[in-house]
Amino acid sequence: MKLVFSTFFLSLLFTSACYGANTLEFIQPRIAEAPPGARVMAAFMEIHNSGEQDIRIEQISSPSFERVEMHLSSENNGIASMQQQKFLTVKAASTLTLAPGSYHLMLIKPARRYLEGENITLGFTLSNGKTPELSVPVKKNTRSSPNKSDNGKCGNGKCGGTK
Ligand SMILES: [Cu+2]
Repeated sequence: MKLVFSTFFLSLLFTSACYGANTLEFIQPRIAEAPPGARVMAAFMEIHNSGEQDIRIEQISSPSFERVEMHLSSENNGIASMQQQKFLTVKAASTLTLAPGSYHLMLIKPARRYLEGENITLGFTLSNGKTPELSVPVKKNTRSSPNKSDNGKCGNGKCGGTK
């Protein structure tokens, strides 16, 4: 029993040691499986900045795609569209949510079709000089939680919230 307790406190110690680090934490990253022939796929996740300074994501690349863009979906007069962002800012002590109908990563021109169960590497270039790499699973259902703006169409170039 004593051993169990000390292991528990040790893991608490490690968890709190990460707090305040000058880097980002990527939570529940996922890529939406796309139909055959799709020219783009979309990636979603939550990005947490536990530090005291804003961190910008300046560039993203993947060996599995020609290029990766940062997009923001919006809707005007019932027409969904998306705008490319030059960078994404994750503010100090906050979380940026990438989700259908909002910010997302647009993965352009896949080298081949990627299916559920596969993992895709994304490389990030951050304003703090760090270059984290992420292994992101492809999933058929990319909802992290019930979300009415998720119309399930992301990944075939029709990202965005039809309400
Ligand atoms: Cu997009």
